[in-house]
Amino acid sequence: MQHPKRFTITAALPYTNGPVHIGHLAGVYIPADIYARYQRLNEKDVLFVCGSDEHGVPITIKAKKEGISPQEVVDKYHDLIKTSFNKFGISFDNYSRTSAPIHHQTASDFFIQLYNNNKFEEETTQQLYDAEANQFLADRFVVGTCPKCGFEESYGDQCENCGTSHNATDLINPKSAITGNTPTLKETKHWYLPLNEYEAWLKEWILKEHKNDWKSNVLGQVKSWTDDGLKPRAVTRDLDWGIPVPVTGGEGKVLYVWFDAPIGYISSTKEWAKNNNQAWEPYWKDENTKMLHFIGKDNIVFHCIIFPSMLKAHGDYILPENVPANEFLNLEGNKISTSKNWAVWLHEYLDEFPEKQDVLRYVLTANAPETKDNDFTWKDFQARNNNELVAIFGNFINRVVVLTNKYYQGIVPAPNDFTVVDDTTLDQLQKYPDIIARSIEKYRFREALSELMNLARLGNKYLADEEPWKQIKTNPDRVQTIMFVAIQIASALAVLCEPFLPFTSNKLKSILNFSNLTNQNSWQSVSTERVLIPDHHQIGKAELLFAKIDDAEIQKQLNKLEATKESNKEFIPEPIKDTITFEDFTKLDIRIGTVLEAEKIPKTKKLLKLKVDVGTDTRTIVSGIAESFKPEDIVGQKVSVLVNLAPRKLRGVESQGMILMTDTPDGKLAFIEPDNDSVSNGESVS
Ligand code: B3M
Ligand code: ZN
Repeated sequence: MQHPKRFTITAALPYTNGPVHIGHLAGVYIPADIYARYQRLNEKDVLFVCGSDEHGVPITIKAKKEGISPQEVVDKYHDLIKTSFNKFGISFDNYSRTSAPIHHQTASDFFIQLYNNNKFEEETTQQLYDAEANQFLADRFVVGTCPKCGFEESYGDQCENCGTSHNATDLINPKSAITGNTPTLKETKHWYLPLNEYEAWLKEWILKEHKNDWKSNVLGQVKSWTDDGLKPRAVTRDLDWGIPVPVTGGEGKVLYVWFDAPIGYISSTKEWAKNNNQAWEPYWKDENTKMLHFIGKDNIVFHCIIFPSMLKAHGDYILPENVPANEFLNLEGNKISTSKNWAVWLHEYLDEFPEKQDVLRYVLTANAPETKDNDFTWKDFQARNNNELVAIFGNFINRVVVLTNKYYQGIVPAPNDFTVVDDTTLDQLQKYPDIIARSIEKYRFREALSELMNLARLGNKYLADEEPWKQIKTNPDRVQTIMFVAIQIASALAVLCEPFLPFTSNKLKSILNFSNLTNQNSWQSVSTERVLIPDHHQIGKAELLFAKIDDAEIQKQLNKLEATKESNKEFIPEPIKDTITFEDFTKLDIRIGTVLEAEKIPKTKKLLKLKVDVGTDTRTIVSGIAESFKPEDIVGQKVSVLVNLAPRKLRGVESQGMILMTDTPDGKLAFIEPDNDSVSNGESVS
């Protein structure tokens, strides 16, 4: 297929059990978005679909943990995730969800078609069962040692360490993730997709036909699975959250989440078609459509082995043209982890760096984990913003716009004779659409972005060499030509940066007044038209495209991560102090008291002055707890007080005793209080 007109672009459906983070963006959604935007600029018919993956065990586990229903979990995160993507300019044509009726229908129909055509094997086998939880243990409900790599925390369906996908009964030493119990075996019936029957075909199709155009990480994984030999895989589960198995005997069972989720791409397409009065079939059934699945490396087996086998078994659908999977992004040297809160969450970034979506898009593309795992660091984020976006791209645009306004009131000057330098610069400029396109079409987005920056560098070099600011007095005719050429470069940047930096592209187009141009500049026009912005066109005033990010902002982010690290640290208790006698102990007089008044001691960070009723009397105590409590919140608080400590003066206030406190994992303090409110003030603690 040489020049397809139509593209179906899918991005992995995120599990709706938590917000999305920079790893998601870098691995899947930014590359998919760059590709989709680029093909649209090429006037291709592009459908870019995604949606929330709302079934599966991770969601049930999250619901159990939070004491809410799975539906409540997915409702909460679906909105959050959808909004984050939207704010980052991920240009989905449709963002659906797998709990939508249209998806349930589509997935059920798909299952029935395979069932009716005898594509499944129906088998009753012994499966792992947790009698205490009254629950079969599939997928993430069971943890054990991976039979392939020995990783001790592999899930029932997939090992996150080596990526292997297996059956839960393959795990060594399985343990229930619900109760920790060793599971027993119980008989149950399921439907299996005999992947072994597709093995030869998969090998031929992927490892032979696509050996030159699929990424080597993808080919490598496919080869390793097919070398091991594919086995039938159950596509149903004994769970209550999911799409009910739509055939007799399937009562109380649901479809395996990895059976229904990829069908979500089809239902999202159908939903789009319905809402836009279009036909969905061409995007899934026309041989001239190029279908691409953008995913992370942990999803390769599902998109290269299982889903294609499902599509093949169904018979009506086209197969993906490519599955450009990325590796993982780490954060400051450690694996991103939702459970450990080791992540940069997109909704938090948007709060803390409003209007800086393109900065993150830029950094995550420049450092994308395309061929190996990569590391995101805040220092690199700052450096790329300050030294690349501000100093190269922003600086060039700013000079062009400022000088055009200064010399010509913003009216593009008519050029005079072109010198050799002008001509070569314009020649070079016209090559960029193809140079960048070649990299994008090979899914090398880092390379593509660095070529875009080379175009900005070309502009900077041109201005630095031609020095219009030096010639404006002596040679104004020459400066007209220089500025004319520079404006063409700025205009090319506005067009070509769109897939990568859509917000910047819009802003720049509005500064350059693109809407008043008669020729609508497209990707192709940058290589075919020598003049993108004609003379006499009025441009707008200068506005900064990018602003410097200072050390304090970066330090704030690093501190936040440091605090996360602290709170994740395993608590190691202090060694026990030297033995004391019982008499020593009885010397301590500790009583229960109640805080009656509390106020901050001026010019101190930590000290509160408290009035405490200790039963025998009410006394003043100075306590270093102001960083953990507000004075107004602790009036009425029951406390333990060492009442016979020698009084001492703190900041001019005499403290008559000491409140006993302990530390919490997040670095705050907590009171030691009786767990029964009726304990009277003055009761001894012994
Ligand atoms: N929800 C896995 C994930 O978030 C999964 C992708 C489904 S794509 C059909 O890693
Ligand atoms: Zn493994």
